[in-house]
Amino acid sequence: MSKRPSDIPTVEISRQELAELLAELCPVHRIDLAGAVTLPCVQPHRQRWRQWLAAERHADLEYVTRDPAAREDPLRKNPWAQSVLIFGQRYTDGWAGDEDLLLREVPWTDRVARYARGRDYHDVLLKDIKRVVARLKEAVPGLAAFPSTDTGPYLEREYAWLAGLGFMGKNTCLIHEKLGSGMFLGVALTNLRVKGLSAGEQPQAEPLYAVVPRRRRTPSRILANHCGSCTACLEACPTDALLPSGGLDARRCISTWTIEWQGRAPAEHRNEQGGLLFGCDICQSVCPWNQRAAEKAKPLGVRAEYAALDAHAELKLADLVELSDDDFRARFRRTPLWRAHPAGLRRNAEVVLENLSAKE
Ligand code: B12
Ligand code: SF4
Ligand code: SF4
Repeated sequence: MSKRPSDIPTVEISRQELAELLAELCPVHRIDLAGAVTLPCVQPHRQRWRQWLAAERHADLEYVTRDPAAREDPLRKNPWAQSVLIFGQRYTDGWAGDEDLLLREVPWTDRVARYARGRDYHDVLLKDIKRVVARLKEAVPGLAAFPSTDTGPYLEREYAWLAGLGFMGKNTCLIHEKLGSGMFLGVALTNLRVKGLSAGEQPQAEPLYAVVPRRRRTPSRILANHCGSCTACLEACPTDALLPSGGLDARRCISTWTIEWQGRAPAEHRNEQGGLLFGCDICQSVCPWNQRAAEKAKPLGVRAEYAALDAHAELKLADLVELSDDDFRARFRRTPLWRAHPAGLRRNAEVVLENLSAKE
């Protein structure tokens, strides 16, 4: 995030005006959802976040423990801030085929979570948000906005929920009733006071922009848990990482093991990793909201950058075990797989091959 002055004058805009600007700019830059949250905001799930840290459910993801005060309240470090803009960008329109990855011969890219098959969203979405922000600055003199995705000290799903972008599923993902959960989130802290936007205390009925609007929600629908009695994700999670009381234990999540634990071989988890090479989509692929959304959202397509890269097709799973550090760097720079480091990706491929042959 770029360096910012300690005091920035407030700029006012009406909700209507901001919604109109977002409706004009978001489709041009392939943003599917956009909303805003007035600061200060209450963050009703703040307690969950504190408990998550206290119970050490973050595993060794040290980066999420940094700056806890700023994560809970951006005003502590940015007293000038008036609102958070939040953006959602879809990365997939299909969820079929994750059930039996151990039993089927598939291209190795099908063993990679959908978010990671193409270009890195830290580049693609961030650039799109920056373009939207640049055009907003032309239209709104004095606007200051600082975009980030993933890496800033923000509980992004909480802001997305408060801005009306979706609801929190039992799989802990932010789910839009028409678009599902296959979307990245990004934020921009701003000096915009949005007149007519409710205080950031409870979720808004609608986002300011949606590529596909849902039917308008009544107050009771806004706060309702749209999972109902469904527990499909909890049942499908192969490692019991999803907690019956809500939330996720990152120490038990395949996503943590295969993305974040770079060189170390998690010996005790090798079997549980099954046929998954990088990341895990199981708790999203079984979600009925995603099944329904896949039908509805298909005609919209997704950004071409998120489709599996052609260069990946040259490789076989076995090649990944032998991949040199240099080859890894040449092939996977600017893709999400970069995060695994060469040793992590080689280790993941070795585990999948081991698990595949154990099934034969
Ligand atoms: C650390 C992290 C992880 C960790 C921990 C995930 C977790 N659930 O906490 C690991 C490595 C496991 C992970 C995995 C994945 N991640 Co991740 N991750 C993050 C990151 C950087 C921080 C999340 C965090 O602070 N967790 C701490 C918990 C306590 O906070 P939280 O999950 O946001 O939950 C808040 C609310 O949801 C609420 N809450 C939590 N549980 C519950 C339960 C109920 C019932 C209710 C009502 C509320 C509630 O309270 C919390 C505080 O506000 C965010 C980006 C960001 N800066 O927010 C991306 C992010 C959450 N990840 C994302 C993605 C795409 C994934 C994966 C799908 C990747 C993959 N395919 O492998 C998986 C999904 C796994 C899953 N089911 O969550 C997206 C999610 C988009 C979305 N639509 O929800 C984000 C927002 C990144 C982005 N910029 O797009 N991730
Ligand atoms: S991402 Fe996979 S391992 Fe993690 S909670 Fe979801 S189903 Fe379980
Ligand atoms: S699978 Fe069921 S319980 Fe899990 S998030 Fe989807 S609707 Fe909610």
